[in-house]
Amino acid sequence: MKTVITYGTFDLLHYGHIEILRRAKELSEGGKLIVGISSDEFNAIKGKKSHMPYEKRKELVEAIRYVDEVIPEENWEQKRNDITDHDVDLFVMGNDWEGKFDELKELCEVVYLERTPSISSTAIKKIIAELEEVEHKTA
Ligand code: C2G
Repeated sequence: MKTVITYGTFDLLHYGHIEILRRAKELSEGGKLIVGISSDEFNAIKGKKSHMPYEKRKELVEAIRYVDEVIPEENWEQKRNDITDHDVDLFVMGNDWEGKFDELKELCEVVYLERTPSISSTAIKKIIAELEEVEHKTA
């Protein structure tokens, strides 16, 4: 049994997000999955504008059966404290972050999982914009 942690914005929740949460939970071997969700303020620091506010993104991620606990992610530095405070055994991220968090290997196992291809919040935003344009034209 392991305690696993992962972090993200999880905007416009989609199956790519669900897939990494499913696999992260699987790696807990019957343990616990904690998800750090980027606050709106931290998203600004990440240079990411999310379509949905933190509270909504938190509500949706909490509804996922693989997720046991959600905490706010407010800065880059908190991961070390989160790992010690929550007694984390394994840190998981998608491999678009490959190598970026290797310094956490001093504290716990670090695993980067394959991203799910061809889906992203950015792609969904584009589809929404195109639909809005069609609606606008046919209105
Ligand atoms: N992801 C994935 N497949 C996709 C899209 C996302 O596996 N098609 C994974 C990402 O690799 C990440 C998680 O889902 O591990 C959340 O993705 P984002 O919400 O885009 O998170 P990000 O902006 O990368 O924030 O401190 C870490 C950051 O908060 C990560």
